[in-house]
Amino acid sequence: MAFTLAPLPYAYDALAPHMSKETLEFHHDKHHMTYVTNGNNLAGDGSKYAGKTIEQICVEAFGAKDAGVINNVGQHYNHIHFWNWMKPNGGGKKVPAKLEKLITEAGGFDKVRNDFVQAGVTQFGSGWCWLVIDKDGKLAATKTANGENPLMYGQKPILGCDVWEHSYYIDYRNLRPKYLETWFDGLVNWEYVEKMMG
Ligand code: MN3
Repeated sequence: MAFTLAPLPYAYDALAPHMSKETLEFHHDKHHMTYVTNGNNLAGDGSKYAGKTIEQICVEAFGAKDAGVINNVGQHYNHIHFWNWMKPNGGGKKVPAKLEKLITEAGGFDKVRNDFVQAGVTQFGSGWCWLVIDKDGKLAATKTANGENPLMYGQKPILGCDVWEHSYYIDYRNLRPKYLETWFDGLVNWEYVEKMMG
């Protein structure tokens, strides 16, 4: 099997009240599992993608306009990191030094937070908002639709938030802005963001 579903890096109730046990059970066990199953069917052993890294598959599928692989393997990649971009008692303005430098160059913490939240609020329909290191080496806030991710656009994703309704509807109903603000302020694992900078 090319793709497997790893357990969450914390207990299902560890992110409450910001993200409930019920949300994580559905989101991880059902939604992410579906992407893994579909990914194995579309891009697993015996396919032209066999033996490639998940990052390579994201880029190649996007180049080939292979929508099923873009969305399912893209979503697998996105969710692997999404679970790790959160931790209990996360968030806060205290970020690792290497990241702080990029944030300062991009206009400061409050601007970067606002740009990220606005990217998520304005993503029409399902998708993700991101902080990426762009091709010019600078930090930028972006958004992508459905299962796409910044790798497909030649950018390095260092933080991403799922704005599909399955990520917030149980806990926030239709209040996507409230979900994004709470997520950024209370859940982000800045150490993992630093790790993604490489
Ligand atoms: Mn999701």
